[in-house]
Amino acid sequence: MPQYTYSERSQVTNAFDYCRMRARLFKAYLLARNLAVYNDVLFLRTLTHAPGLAMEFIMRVLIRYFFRGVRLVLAPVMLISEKLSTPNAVERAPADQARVDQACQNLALYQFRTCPFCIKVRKEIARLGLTIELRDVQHDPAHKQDLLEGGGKTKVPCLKIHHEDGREEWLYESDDINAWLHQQFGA
Ligand SMILES: N[C@@H](CCC(=O)N[C@@H](CS)C(=O)NCC(=O)O)C(=O)O
Repeated sequence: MPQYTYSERSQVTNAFDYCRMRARLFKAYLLARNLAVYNDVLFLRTLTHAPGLAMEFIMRVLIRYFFRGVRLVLAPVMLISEKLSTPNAVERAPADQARVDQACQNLALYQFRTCPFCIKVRKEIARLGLTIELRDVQHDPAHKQDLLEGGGKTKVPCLKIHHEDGREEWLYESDDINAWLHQQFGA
């Protein structure tokens, strides 16, 4: 091992520190360069995705307003056609009608105003001369919650039947509801 004087040794140490400092600076430089490249990539990605995102947003708004418009036009047409095509109620002796009215107090129909399946059930209710409470699930959140909790889903129409033994039944499917009503109150 060569023998160095004190001054030579301190020069070597200084040179070593100098190299270490250069290495650190170089590392910092690399880190900064990588960050810059990453930022550039992010920026480019935003630029290339922007037209797609804007298009998607515009399509969403257009579709939403298109269906809203269709609903606005269709709703009155459906309601007028329901009014025009609702059959006359069957006639019953007053005592029979009173018995039917009493039984109907245990029923409630969860429904939408413009749902075609609900319209089908409402027409059958009218034909059978029944007074059943209609609960609008679309515009009344409390009814929607009741339906979800009681029946398990927010599908309409659903007939809630309060049986005499205290049991509650939630009957879905327009055909099944009409068949049940017909069986109970049909002539
Ligand atoms: N097969 C059913 C169809 C009922 C149906 O599709 N109802 C729609 C409204 S027109 C509905 O409740 N959609 C909401 C849902 O399914 O959660 C019936 O005849 O009652």
